[in-house]
Amino acid sequence: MKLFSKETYIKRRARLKELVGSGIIFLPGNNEASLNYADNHYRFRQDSTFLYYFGLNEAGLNAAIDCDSREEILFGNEFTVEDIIWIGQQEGLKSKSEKVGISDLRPSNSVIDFIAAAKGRKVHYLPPYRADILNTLSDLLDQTREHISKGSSVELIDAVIQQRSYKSSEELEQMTEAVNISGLMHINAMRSAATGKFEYETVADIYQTAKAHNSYLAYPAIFSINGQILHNHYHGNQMTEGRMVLNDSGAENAMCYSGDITRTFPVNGKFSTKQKEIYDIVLDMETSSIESLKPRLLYKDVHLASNKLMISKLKDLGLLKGDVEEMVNLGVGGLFMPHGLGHMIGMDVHDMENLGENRVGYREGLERSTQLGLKSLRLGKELEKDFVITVEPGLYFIPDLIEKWKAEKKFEDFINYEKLKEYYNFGGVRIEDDVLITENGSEILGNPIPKTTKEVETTMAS
Ligand SMILES: [Mn+2]
Repeated sequence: MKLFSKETYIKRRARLKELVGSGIIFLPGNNEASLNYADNHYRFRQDSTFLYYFGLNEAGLNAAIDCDSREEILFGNEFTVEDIIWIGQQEGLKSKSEKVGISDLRPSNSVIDFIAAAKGRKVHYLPPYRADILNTLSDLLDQTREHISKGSSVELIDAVIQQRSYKSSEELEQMTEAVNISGLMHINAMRSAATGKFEYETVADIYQTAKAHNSYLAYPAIFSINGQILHNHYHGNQMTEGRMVLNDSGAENAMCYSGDITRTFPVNGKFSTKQKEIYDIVLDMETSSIESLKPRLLYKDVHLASNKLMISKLKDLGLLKGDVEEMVNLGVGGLFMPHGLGHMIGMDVHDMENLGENRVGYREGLERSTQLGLKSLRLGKELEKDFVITVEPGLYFIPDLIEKWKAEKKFEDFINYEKLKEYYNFGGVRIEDDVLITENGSEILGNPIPKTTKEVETTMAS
């Protein structure tokens, strides 16, 4: 089990107490989750907020912080000899909890009495996203599940966002490692892919690379010749001549920090003229967005600027016509990029999404748009130093969506539907990097991952 220094966790909890002010903070850790029978589990993933404050990456723990008495308690059971028969001798929980600065370790079931004794005081908890945790909260606090679902603590949510949004140097080290492993996954995928192979054969190499670096995938790989299908987890297609593959995959390293990287490359290792034209638009969107990043800039404006660039380039290609600014305002670009430019990243690939997308990525006075594309922008607010975000423009030709808009005669003054037919077989392109906001600008995390058409072709040829 890898941990930061004891002081890191002590400081984080001290700050949390300050931010929340009073009452009891209850942070449940995650439990094992059964797959097809009770003892066959999904891969265990600790709750990220629990990890942030308590560091212990194992199932069956709960934690409480009393803002008034300053007590910090971990609830969990020591291994028994019965456990050791099956899983071997383990470092004791007492010893582990001391490594994260916790001296008050109590048996699991004592959490019931602890919460009961707090009757009448405010118990802060985060929105539960797992059914077992929802049930636990419902039992402990003696409230209906509906009540629990609505009753999470805004003070606690905002405090956690306030801390986890800013990545410390020790976290950046972890994130850089995750991105570097992700980069190797991408380079190996470029080298593995070939005309006639099945997608899953290359996906296997992606998983192999992650595992070979003591990592898992931060989310199921999106690896498909149908890049226009945004969250495509089907890997059964044969990679055919003339197609491109979109690979959106990232590693989660041993300390549960994530990388989120996308590259798109031609199956046969050589971009056609048509593919290069579209690819270079996306590349231009990505690099110019990254170059513009700095503190205090609204990320929504970065999204819109890249949208504008895409629209003007599509106009050059004859796929759009008319006034560029007007098309940006009307949301014409949603046809080609129906998702947002990016999101926060950290331990969660969509960092803190369980705390509420709008609380993490928006603020009062900055409402989320309802336009296709912009409505899926998870981060709209001002950037700040030490945020780590993804920049992931894409350009897709989704025949069903194009046909729908065409039938509705939507934006027909702007969209050259006739010429778009030439792209129905094209697929889609997305390019994504993970970027740290610095004092005056930004910095792409990790070692460079082949990105220009030339770099991609060279990598695939080697
Ligand atoms: Mn992403």
